[in-house]
Amino acid sequence: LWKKNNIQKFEEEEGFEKKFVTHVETSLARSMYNCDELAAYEATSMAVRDNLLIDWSATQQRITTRDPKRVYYLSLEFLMGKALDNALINMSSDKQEFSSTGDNTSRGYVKHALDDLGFNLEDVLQKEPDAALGNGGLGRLAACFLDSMATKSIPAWGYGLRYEYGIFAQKIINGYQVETPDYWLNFGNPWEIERNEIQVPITFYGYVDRNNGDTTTLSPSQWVGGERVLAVAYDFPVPGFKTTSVNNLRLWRAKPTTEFDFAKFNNGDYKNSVDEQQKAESITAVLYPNDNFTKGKELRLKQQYFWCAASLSDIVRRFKKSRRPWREFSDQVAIQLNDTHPTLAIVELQRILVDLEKLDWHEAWSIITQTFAYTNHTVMLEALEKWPIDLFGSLLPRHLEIIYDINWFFLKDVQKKFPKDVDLLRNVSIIEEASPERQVRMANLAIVGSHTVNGVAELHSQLIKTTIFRDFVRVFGEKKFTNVTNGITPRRWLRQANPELAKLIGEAIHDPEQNFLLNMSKLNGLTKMADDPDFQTKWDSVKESNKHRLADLIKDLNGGVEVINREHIRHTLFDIQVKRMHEYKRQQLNIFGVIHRYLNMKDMLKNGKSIEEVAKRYPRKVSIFGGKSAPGYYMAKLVIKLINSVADVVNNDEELQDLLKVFFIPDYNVSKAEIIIPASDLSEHISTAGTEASGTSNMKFVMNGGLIIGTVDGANVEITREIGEDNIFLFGNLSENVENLRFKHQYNETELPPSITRVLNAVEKFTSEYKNEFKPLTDSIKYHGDYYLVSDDFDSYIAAHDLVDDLYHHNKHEWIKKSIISVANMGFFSSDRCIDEYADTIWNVEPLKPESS
Ligand code: 26V
Repeated sequence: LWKKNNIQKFEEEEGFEKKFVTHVETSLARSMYNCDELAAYEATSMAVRDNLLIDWSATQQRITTRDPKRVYYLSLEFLMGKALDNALINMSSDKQEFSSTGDNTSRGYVKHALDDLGFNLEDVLQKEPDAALGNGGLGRLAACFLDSMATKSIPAWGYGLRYEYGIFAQKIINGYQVETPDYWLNFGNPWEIERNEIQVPITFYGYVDRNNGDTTTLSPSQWVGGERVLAVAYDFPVPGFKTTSVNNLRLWRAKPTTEFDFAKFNNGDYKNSVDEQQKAESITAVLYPNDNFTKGKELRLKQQYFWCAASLSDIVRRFKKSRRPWREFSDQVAIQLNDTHPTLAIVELQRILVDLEKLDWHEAWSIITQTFAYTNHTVMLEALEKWPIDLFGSLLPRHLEIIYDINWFFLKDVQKKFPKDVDLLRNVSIIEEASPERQVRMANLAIVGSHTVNGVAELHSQLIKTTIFRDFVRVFGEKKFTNVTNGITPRRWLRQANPELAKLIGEAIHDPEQNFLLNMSKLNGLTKMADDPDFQTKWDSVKESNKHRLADLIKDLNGGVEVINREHIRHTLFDIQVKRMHEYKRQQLNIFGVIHRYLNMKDMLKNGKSIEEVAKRYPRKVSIFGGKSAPGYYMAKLVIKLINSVADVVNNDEELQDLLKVFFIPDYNVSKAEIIIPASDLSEHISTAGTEASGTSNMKFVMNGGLIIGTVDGANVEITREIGEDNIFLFGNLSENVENLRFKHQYNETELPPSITRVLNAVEKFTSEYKNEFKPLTDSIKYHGDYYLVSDDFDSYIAAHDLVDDLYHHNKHEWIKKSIISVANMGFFSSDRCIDEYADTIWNVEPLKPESS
């Protein structure tokens, strides 16, 4: 009976409207008369979710029945952004027609239906809070990969934590960053399914029981845990584009067990026995807001173990249902470690196999090393995770023993291959024998326990082989170390963020249904239009309209006061740097460049030149910044303050007549990125060479028709290869020279060029709060070795900007041509290509497509 009575999806306006009204009246217990925008958002989401869940269920049943090899993507961060708009675009419908909005996704008819009901889709979409469960690039990459895995029908699940508080919201008060909590679940969350039936007990602390020394058992050691908490599963459907495949993202939430400390209770300490339990929830309370920096904090280690143990228990349970022998585990399961954060999963699986399933140590270990693969995302030493032995051993005593054993067998092998090479042994050991305390090196453990280690762009993958992991290349050989260059999903970052450009491209390459979003090499078809004046005009009109959209946002964020002169917006160069604030990303170089420009303009006026003459030399420009600093990162916060101080002076300088504007966009996040990125003429990717592993916003900007000013770093290198070196403004020293330059600075063998000295001297003039407020910034360059080589790259940076100015000002056609050619060649950076590479070369998995497609 239940099969015949199967639930129907809506596939057009009327069906959606019915569902919408039903949800307003039953799920929300409201009437259409008092349905406000928030309720409309909730009802729309629930209606769309119903559709997704029907496909989700079919997808999961298909996977269970066919039992193919599955991928598990373990990431402590998933920076998903908003779900509704993306679901509307991705959601497949058998009855796709062009609605009157010209939109052939289900977004088209839902927009129409909402109009009918008296709502505006754009306003309704605004009501959704971002799911901001990530810091930056690493978390957003995980989100793009989920989109591509669903789109490609790869049987894959993401596993992470359901933080109650995502990355903090950033306020700018008096020019300074102030952090406020991001309680994103305030109004509930229609996109999650709470799975109260899936609760995994997780243990911490306790001791190791050695079975009274009984060595006849295979595993004489058993962990007897102390504290116990429960991991509850929350599922988020992940729809693919133009397919009915819907994958799953499972996030764990910590909650108290129903166990009760009767000992305490009997002592009359009822309140304390409950308090202890309540502490459980703090494990998943908050996302750690550091990016590329780690400190050994116990709560962070607890988060990692809680998440790894819950996920592995789930994965193992699913495997056991198939009743296959253990030796087939790695034929059925591939686990990808997103950085070292989930490395405990390796140890936990070894514990399950040896202590609980009673497998032989070596048999278990060979299963492990055929199952796991590890992605490295940074060469920054401050970000390499290490845990003090005492902390680790108290929280996870049995895991520490297992790590010692893994290390013992591993070092024995190394010693056999490289007898008496003590330095090598010391470097590759999983345990660092350093004072004042010994530490567990998570990267070393991840490498030893994985079959493949990959970097995220060619230069980066090359660098890890020659620097931080050099000794492991000797031990394991080159083949274990590989590259998968990052990518981005064109559904969110082109279709959703820039619908006008997607539409124009579709028309231009005779693909009005926008199938190019699934096969981005089709963008090549744009090449032949690059010189066409009519097409160039249309292209530039889309850019202009996106600039207005951003100017609206900026006005809004500026308390309703206009910053950007609208009249000249088409010819105003939008120069944008948005990313986490970090010294290695060099926002300070950018703002010094702005000061340099400002001083030059003022000098021209002082020397009697007219404003028209200044305008001839310098195109109108607005320098836009945005990004969060880690709350404890003093220097990064000082750069934010400097940007705001410069903005204050420059924006209020009437003499300049709007020729230069500076604006810091507060609270940069995924939703703001979707508005900011399509508006850029030029974006800045200017890290010290060799420090930015890949970057992914560089790809987003170019895919949206912006040009890049950048260093020879991360994925800038491959972007140059794909679009051609004539279409990018590269500058600065190369990574192979960085070490030398730093060395010279240490011994004061370099003198600062006059250009930067002039700027550093001017910096203090922007101080408004305290005297010498920015001294730490200027001192780090003048006296403390200029670690990020700002002074070494400054002149070359300014020269590159001069080229930018000249081209934008005097040869806009050539500029637009470069923009079109760049977009035409960005196909490589679709995350679909990344997923193909991971699937073929690392996971060895195949798609499991729905019957219909
Ligand atoms: C490390 C830590 C340390 C402990 C506290 C929290 C935390 C959070 C994140 C990280 C990892 C930082 C590494 C990272 O985000 N790398 C970025 O990865 C992007 C995707 O591969 C890449 O595009 C960026 O260049 C790279 O900086």
